[in-house]
Amino acid sequence: MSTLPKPYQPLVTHIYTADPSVHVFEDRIYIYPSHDLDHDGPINDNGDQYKMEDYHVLSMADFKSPVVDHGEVLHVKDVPWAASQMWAPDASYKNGKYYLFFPARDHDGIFRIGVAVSSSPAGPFQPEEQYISGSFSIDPAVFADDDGQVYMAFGGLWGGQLEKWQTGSFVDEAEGPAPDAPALGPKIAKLSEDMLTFESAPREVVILDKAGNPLTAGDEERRYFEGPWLHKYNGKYYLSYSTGTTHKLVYAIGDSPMGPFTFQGTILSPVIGWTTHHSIVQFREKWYLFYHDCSLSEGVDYKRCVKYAELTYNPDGTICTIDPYPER
Ligand code: FUB
Repeated sequence: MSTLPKPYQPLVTHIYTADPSVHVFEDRIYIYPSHDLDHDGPINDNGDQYKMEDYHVLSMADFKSPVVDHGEVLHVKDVPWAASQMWAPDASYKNGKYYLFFPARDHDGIFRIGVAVSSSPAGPFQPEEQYISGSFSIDPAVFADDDGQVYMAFGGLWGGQLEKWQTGSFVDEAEGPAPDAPALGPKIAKLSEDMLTFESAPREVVILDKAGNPLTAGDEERRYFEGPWLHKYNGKYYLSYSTGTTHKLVYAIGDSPMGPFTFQGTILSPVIGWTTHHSIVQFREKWYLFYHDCSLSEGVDYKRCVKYAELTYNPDGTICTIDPYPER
């Protein structure tokens, strides 16, 4: 099954795809999305509707070549520690191997992050027996810095359970901070040389406003919700993420992948559907945003489709806001 990519259009239409993490491996574009399923189960703020149970890998030689679906590369039934809800994954490369990082609920219903390994960027991936020790919540985003150090940012509110880990342990009834208290940020940890464990304990990423104050939990236009992504442009680190309840993709800039970051503005205006999730990748001379919306299912929130658009920077390094529907 293959289709030609077009900006602002679904990348594939034969399956529902979401949460695209995109990397260039061996000069080819690889897309690691979630695989949304049709079902008639419950829909709620806990995210039960996002019922995914496997991953496909998509790839394309460039933006003029067909999108290839490499098929199922990992299924939840093959992951000993995981029970359900394989949400947004990411991938990375080190020392001749490819690593697929993915969140899922364990057999106690707690989200953890696992890793699976392959000799090919297109999989299939062989999962580790256990989740990454010390991992929790959702949306792993793996960033390899120029010095070879690899970092994982992760975390998501609500169904992603980030609020439940404020004490360092899982507290099922825990709620988020008060509206005027500092917002919860994503977590970040260094990955070990073998990519299978955390080298350092996850720590909170702080996102500041331009006056140097932490964004507050009530600042829903700007505070972190889920879906972190790290990239580097002109020597600066960019942390981008979804604002969840206000449905935007926004970004902040810092001098270290561990933060702190200073909030800058909006990358993508709200799309059709509740969730918004993305990645940013350079391919040859240009930069691209990959994201999803629910246009393929005419607005069914848990049946999403991956799209892309070119991303441009202003001379001062700020990102030009993208309208997801430029022909509207
Ligand atoms: O796809 C399931 C969840 O929805 C992801 O983990 C979140 O980022 C949101 O896109």
